[in-house]
Amino acid sequence: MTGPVLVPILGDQLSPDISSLADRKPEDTVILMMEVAEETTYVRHHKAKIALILAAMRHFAGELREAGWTVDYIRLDDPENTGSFTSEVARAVERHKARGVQVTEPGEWRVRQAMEQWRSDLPVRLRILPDTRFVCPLPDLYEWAAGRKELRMEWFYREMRRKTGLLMEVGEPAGGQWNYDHDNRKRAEADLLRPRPLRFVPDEVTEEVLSLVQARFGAHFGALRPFQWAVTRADALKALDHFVTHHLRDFGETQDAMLARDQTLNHSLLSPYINIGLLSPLEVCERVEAAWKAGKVPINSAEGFIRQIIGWREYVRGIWALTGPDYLTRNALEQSADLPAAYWGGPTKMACLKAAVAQTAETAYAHHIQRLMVTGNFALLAGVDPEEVHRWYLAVYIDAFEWVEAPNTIGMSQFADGGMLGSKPYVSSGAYIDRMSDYCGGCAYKVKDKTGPRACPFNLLYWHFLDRHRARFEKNPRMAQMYRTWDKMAEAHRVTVLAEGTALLERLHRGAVV
Ligand code: FAD
Ligand code: DLZ
Ligand code: SF4
Repeated sequence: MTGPVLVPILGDQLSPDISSLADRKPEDTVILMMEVAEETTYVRHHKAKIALILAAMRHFAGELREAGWTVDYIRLDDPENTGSFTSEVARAVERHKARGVQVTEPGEWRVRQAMEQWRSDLPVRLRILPDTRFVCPLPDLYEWAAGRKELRMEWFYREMRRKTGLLMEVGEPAGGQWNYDHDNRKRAEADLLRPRPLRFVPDEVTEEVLSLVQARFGAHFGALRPFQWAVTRADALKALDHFVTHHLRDFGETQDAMLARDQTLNHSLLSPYINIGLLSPLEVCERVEAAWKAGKVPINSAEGFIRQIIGWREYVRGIWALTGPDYLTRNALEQSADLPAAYWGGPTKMACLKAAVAQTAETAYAHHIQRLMVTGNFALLAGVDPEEVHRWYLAVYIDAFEWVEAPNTIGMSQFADGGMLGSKPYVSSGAYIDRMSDYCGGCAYKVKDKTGPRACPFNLLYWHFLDRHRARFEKNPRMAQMYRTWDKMAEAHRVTVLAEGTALLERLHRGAVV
């Protein structure tokens, strides 16, 4: 065949320097972008997430055309749209008489498996190229992981600091320490003067998408309006600038805090933009490093932020790539309960859970500690099937793509990988939430009550969890102290905690309001 090469660009690959375009010339290439039903519904995504992706795709297609590329753009409401990447790519190969297909690898196993099938199903040659937007190429990651008994993030992160040179001074970590977390993790106070994240007004293109999403996905979880996310690189750069100028200085100190009336504190809200390709992870880190070098932000904030990106973000991507599709169904703790209806907005008396879910419905966003220590912590304590938990996170968050969501949920949050990602489960009693938030003051439960009708469910279920998983965890050196504390409690108290914990779980799992 003598036709052009077809380059499908997926909804989270919206970077002009994506690897599938690197060796292409506009005169010999047709870019294919597809809004397809399968992607919008394989989980019931939050309406705002669908809107972000479709609006960003439409804007990106416009920018590619302005740069001289030919873009074949299939809209969701196109009557000929067959609804899946596979059938749309086949149709486009035929339509353009393409001589080959070239694509950047996807971030979901489901899509990767479909793509592998294209090799035999398409009548032309297929090239699947590595996704070079990550800072750590996968071969380097595999080399780092080979032969290690434990794949701990901190060691990976130090390698990444050395490789990128970020916050390094003559081969040593800036300021003499790799990690400044001991200066972070403080409580936050409500502050009316704290700057707000930058928000954007939808233009005509985005408005059209919002109407489409409302009409087709109106029954999906979450609010669509006000829709205030950036959908272009230019606006995402403004959001980066705003974060560095107004929030980065205090990012470290308030990183783990939660406030009922300040949902974002000093978090960046940049994850959706980095994940769909509007910003590159390295440029974001370089901006943060430059602010530190200019003396505008302290080292604990700059280091804490850069660690999230070249440390955690790259590391979880590595875990995802190392483990493969079976990771998604791991269930090391053999938990099998259904996700409580409260996660989909059903009633709950727990102020912290209610706030985290309400905010998620309203904005498709919650920060890390809300995801880990409220919704994640409670699902784990309540014995929920980790695959259900995974599908919830994948659906409800604006930044959720399998490569990053699954290791965070299945590994870090639910310990369903048996400790590959974390050395101990992230579980806590109500005391942690009380220390880090202002939720407990407005709760129907009492965080100080360990038993009784108003005992905080986290207090009962924390010990219930440790007790029911004793065989697995009591030898874990990081948990031994907790078992000693439990064992020292009066026998009668322990019996009451377990009986009340069991009764609470029974009520929860038969759908009673907890
Ligand atoms: P900030 O607090 O401003 O952090 C800066 C950046 O660091 C983020 O934008 C993100 O790119 C990166 N980052 C921080 N923590 C992590 C992490 N643990 N893993 C990967 N990157 C990180 N993040 C996603 O991007 N997509 C997800 O689907 C996702 N699912 C999660 C599910 C669970 C159960 C948990 C506990 C965490 C999850 N995270 C996910 C990680 C983290 O919660 C989000 O990256 C963060 O809340 C995004 O908000 P932000 O941009 O304001 O982050
Ligand atoms: C998440 C998503 C949604 C909702 N819709 C589309 C779409 O219509 N077209 C598209 O190309 N991508 C979409 N995406 C993102 C894809 O699901 C994502 O690119 C794959 O899961 C691979 O990571
Ligand atoms: Fe959450 Fe317990 Fe505090 Fe209520 S008392 S807000 S359930 S931690």
